[in-house]
Amino acid sequence: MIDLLKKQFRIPSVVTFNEDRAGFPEMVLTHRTGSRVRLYLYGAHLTSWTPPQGADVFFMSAQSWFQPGRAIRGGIPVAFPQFGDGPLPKHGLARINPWTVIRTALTPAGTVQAVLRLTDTPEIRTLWPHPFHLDLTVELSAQLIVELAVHNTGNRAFQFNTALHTYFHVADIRQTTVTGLLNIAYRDFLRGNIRELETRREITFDREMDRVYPNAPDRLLLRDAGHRRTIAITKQGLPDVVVWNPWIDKAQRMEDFGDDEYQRMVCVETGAMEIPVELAPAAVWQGQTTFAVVT
Ligand code: TA6
Repeated sequence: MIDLLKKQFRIPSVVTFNEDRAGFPEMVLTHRTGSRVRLYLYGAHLTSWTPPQGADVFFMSAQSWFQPGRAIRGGIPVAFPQFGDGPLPKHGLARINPWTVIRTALTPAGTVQAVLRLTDTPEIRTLWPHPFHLDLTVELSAQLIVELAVHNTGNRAFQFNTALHTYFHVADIRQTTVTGLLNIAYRDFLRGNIRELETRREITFDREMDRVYPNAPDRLLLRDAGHRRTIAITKQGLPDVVVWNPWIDKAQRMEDFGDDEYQRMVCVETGAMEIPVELAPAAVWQGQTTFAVVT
């Protein structure tokens, strides 16, 4: 598998492949600024982005599973065609299935691009009976763009929800804030889906938090004071945001998450989580998020 991937898609010192833990094929993208991304073909799961300056922007649990059928804990899990609980496995099928590499390129602008695809295998079709393919495009420069594109390749419309369930690595959750959601109504999953208005210009963390902000502004700032940096999160075509930290009790209940790891992570997720997207035959839906270190 690795040899074929290298033969077809390797670009010396720009796009390389290896077989990581548990035999999961991994792709490594390196930009001329030193910006580097690592992603598994399993789930098209991006696990790491180290920008030209400083520590990894994304969090990976030291206790993550690396087993077929289980989600990797950290990085950017892709939720599709379901977000959260429902008839399918939680957060859907995309993150627990193998994807294929469609294209790698060093663009004329010098960015490093990779496209991975999930298609409707017979196994997937038994759980979700719609012909589709889902493309994930990574565009790496000094910043990182991750795009999802859903293609309806069948002759009937279908509905889906989707999200980039991004785990950010922070030095200390108690010195971390999320800005950009002031006066946005949210639904609180921890308090019976009660709807309230966000009254804080800077959201701080001192307990478990699990909220969806439908139709949120497209630009958010994650201030990681402990790393003395701010990450700009800019979404396009993705209406909603979820902010999640499991805090102590839930962390202790999660097998694939260290008891104290809640202190070094926060999920700021971008996607279409609230209202299902309706996709007509032959139509394509796209949404993307740009991650940039701004200070
Ligand atoms: O996006 C927040 C959330 O839905 C939380 O409720 C929490 O369950 C988190 O996702 C992780 O879900 P997972 O299935 O990856 O354990």
